[in-house]
Amino acid sequence: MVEWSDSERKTIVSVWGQINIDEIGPQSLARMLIVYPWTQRYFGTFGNLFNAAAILGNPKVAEHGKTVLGALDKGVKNLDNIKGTYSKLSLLHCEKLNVDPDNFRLLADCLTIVIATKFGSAFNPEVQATWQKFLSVVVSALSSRYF
Ligand code: HEG
Repeated sequence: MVEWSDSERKTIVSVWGQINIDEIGPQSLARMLIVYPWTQRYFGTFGNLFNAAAILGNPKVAEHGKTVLGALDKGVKNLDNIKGTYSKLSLLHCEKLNVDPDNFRLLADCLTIVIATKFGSAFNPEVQATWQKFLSVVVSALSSRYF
């Protein structure tokens, strides 16, 4: 069971409140697909992922980026039951989508980098530590039904 201090809760809610899903979602997913090209294998129906420009301009990538980031809202609102919140989604990624769970961390790291770039100095080490703790718990929850 993860413990959250009041200050961690405040930080997570504050970071989340400053994230524009429609902007950060597409950028994070595109970044994962560009930086870790093997992750493209799951998106065979998304059309042209030929190079960075194609990925950044691909409307299906943008749409799915919004979906993925939108799913984090549930985690922010259920900090005391993140595992339960993502239980079904974990099963879906495992059994139906066959996504290697190592990829969850890669996407989480891309999201952190996109946020850091956007927030600049406001994303200080303490904020980063708390934000990454939150994402680690989400990643662990998404991996929980694989075993
Ligand atoms: Mg996943 C579908 C969330 C990482 C590949 N992902 C979905 C859906 C959600 C979601 C909400 C829609 C589920 C539905 O239709 O019911 N994904 C989600 C989160 C994270 C994540 C929150 C990590 C933070 N996904 C992830 C990664 C990959 C991946 C790392 C592959 C590298 N997701 C994937 C695919 C689909 C979804 C292939 C189906 C896409 C489609 O065909 O529309």
